[in-house]
Amino acid sequence: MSTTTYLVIAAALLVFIVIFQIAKASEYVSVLKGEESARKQNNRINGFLLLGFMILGFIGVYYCNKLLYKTTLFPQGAASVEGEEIDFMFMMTTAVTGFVFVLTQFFLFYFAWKYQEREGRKAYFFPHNNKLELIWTVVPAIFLTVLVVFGLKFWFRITSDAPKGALEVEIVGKQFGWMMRYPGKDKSFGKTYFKVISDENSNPFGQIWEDNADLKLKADPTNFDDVVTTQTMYIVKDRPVKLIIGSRDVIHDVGLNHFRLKMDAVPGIPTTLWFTPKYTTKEMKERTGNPNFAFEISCDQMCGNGHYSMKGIIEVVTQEEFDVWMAKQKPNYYAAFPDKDPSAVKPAADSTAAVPAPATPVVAMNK
Ligand SMILES: [Cu+2]
Repeated sequence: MSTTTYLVIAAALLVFIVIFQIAKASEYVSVLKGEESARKQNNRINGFLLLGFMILGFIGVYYCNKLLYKTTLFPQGAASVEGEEIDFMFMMTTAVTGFVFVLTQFFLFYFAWKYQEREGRKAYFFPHNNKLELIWTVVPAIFLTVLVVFGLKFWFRITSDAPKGALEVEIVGKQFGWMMRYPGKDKSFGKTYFKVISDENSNPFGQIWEDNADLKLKADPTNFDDVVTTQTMYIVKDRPVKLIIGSRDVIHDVGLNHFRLKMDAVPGIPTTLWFTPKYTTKEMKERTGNPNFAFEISCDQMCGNGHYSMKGIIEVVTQEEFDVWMAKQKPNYYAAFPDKDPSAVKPAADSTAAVPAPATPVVAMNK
């Protein structure tokens, strides 16, 4: 322990002893002065102490806010268009509840001081008042309804159909990490089935790319050009992105704190969410003055003992940069069936081809 810690403990102990001694002394005084006058004096002291507690409390709230605000994500602003609405809602809720908090705390402590026992004052018996009951039920109900309506409006927006031209990405959580799937050139995700999931055979999503009589499955050719990545998701600035969210084992949660969004990843039930990134990762590095800035995907559900390692990265890039990146990706199909990879069959002929054409004609089946 450092010297400061010892000093703080010593100071706290000293304050405790002083308070204890004062309490003891006032006890002796009350014996000398008589019970009643002692009680009145105690009331006065307690009344003033309550006022002091209120003032110190308000200063504390203000000081903590000033001290800690810059360590939160608010000064950066929301990194998505939809996130701005969430920020607005949060600020509105804080303003309303903050106003009520200050008002009720003020009256609580002020009245304790103002209406302390005094000569000639009698307590007023106040059993019931319909008008008051009505006011303090209806007014909060109206405010809560407004807040809930705003919340529902924003919720329906981000969970409804994404705008046309949105980039579609499937993201699936597993213990412990994230996998991303892009639909490839045909802009269509191939069908998947959980029983054919196999990490060893490069099929983490369970894409159906072979006929299987036992499972009554028919190969889905839209699968052949789907691109699969892990941990890092590439999306495009100013272009809406629609996430199709799933889970392979337990409930995870795609937490996108810079974008102010999150959505549960539930096994067997795909959830969706769309948003529009406002800044590229590069722009955010400048905005935050942090050269190591990265948009983060965190798992917002305690999903097991490797939960911490579910940190994923989102790279927000321009459309041109995205196209270059996508051109370098190889469909996962070729990882599972290397002999079907055209670039592997004839390496000499065209090894610089950006994206090899799928081996089989592509038919959009699930759209
Ligand atoms: Cu998780």
